Amino acid sequence: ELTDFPKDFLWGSASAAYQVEGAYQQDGKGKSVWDDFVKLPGKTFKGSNGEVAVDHYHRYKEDVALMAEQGLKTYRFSIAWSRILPEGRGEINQKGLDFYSNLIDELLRYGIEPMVTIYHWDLPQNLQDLYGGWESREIIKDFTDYAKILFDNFSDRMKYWVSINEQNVFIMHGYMLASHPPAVNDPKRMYAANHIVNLANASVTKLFKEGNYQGMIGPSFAYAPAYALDCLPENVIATENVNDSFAYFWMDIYRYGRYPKVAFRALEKAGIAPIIEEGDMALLAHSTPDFMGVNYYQSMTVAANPLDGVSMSGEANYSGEKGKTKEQGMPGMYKMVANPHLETTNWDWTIDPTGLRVCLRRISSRYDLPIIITENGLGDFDTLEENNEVHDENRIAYLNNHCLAVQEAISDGVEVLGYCTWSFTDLLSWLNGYQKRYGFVYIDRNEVEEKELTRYKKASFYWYQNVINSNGQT
Ligand code: BGP
Repeated sequence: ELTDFPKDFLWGSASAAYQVEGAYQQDGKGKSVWDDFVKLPGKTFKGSNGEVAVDHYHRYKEDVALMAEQGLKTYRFSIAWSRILPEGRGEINQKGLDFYSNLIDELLRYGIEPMVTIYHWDLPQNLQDLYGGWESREIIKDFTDYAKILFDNFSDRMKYWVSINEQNVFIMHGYMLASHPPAVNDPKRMYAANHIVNLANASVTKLFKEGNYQGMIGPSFAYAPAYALDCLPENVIATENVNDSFAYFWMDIYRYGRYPKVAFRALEKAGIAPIIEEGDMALLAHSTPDFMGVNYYQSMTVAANPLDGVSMSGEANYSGEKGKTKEQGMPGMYKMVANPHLETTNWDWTIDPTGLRVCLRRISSRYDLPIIITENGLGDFDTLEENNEVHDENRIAYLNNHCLAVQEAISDGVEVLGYCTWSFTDLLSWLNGYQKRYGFVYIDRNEVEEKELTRYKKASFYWYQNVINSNGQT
């Protein structure tokens, strides 16, 4: 017997500023670190960028009307720091504040709950130039000041705040794999920067709580639960290494303000542990989030990796040609391998709805926090047919099975507050361009020259409309 979804369950959908807004230099917006990064040769699929994106900046009313038609209960979007503070600090850009204020009002007009991500990777370029961005402790104050502007301006109208999106992803890609800005490949710098992000996140969480703003705050964490290949004991140890260093290393900090011992010991042995200053651990221990946000796309399968085995690389399948992914891992620690039991997407991501149930169960048991699924979705090549229909049956099947897994987890006893699909409209995939589509709403990019970017509802749009209408009883 499955338990029903709670009556006020937040059926939602998510996006991020750089991936939808466009208008990248308009109305006083400052540069972000992505603006130049996408211009480096070979970094993104066919040099794709978010300069126009899907022009949500100008079309937000049209997009919100579509959300209302679908019946969304919440829309998760991010605020571009450099729209609010073009230099990342100092002078406020009123037009930037106005844009998000209008977007929030437009959502509320239709009864859609805004869920704001404070940081979704688009760091103001000036802070990178000034002091090296996340590598300097100066950013803790700047990030907190920026968040305070948002809380002071918007928090009387809304309830859900995501502090930082996928810290593990932007840190690993930015400082170890060199595949996100600032394109560094140095584990020691990575763990140092990561520690500073932890402090900045804690500082904002603390400010929110002590400032008595209404609502809830939590991070969005990218969690791909790890399974041991073939139940082989040596693979189980490798899997422990992965769970520690890909998941608990972040979530333990958020919830308990401490690094997992074994993972930290491994960093110390390798001489790459972050320097912890006086006061750091106290701040981390006193900034527990109200919920854990989780972005779930896939599970990983892990095997032992010899000392001369494969290493990590920023290379991956960014083209959508199935089977292009090479094995990666940390010599002596683990490697990620194919799961013989699971299908994959064209980008070689495993399709594993049960993995979502696993991930909800593990978070609930280890952290005892309510959970919001802040992202889940299927990237696919969709085709706009001659009658302007899009039959994205794969996406419907993917989402349907994942919703069922959420309901199973709720029946198990996990407290899940909401579920946001990635994404509402099609949008830019950071490294995979526009051909990897996630939306309920198709965006015709063949017209990009004329900036038409017409919106067409896909079959999944109507499917989710039914899910929401029936509170998950489809
Ligand atoms: C998450 C990000 C999103 C989004 C999504 C899909 O990691 O938070 O911003 O991009 O993944 O990933 P991709 O675009 O790589 O397919």
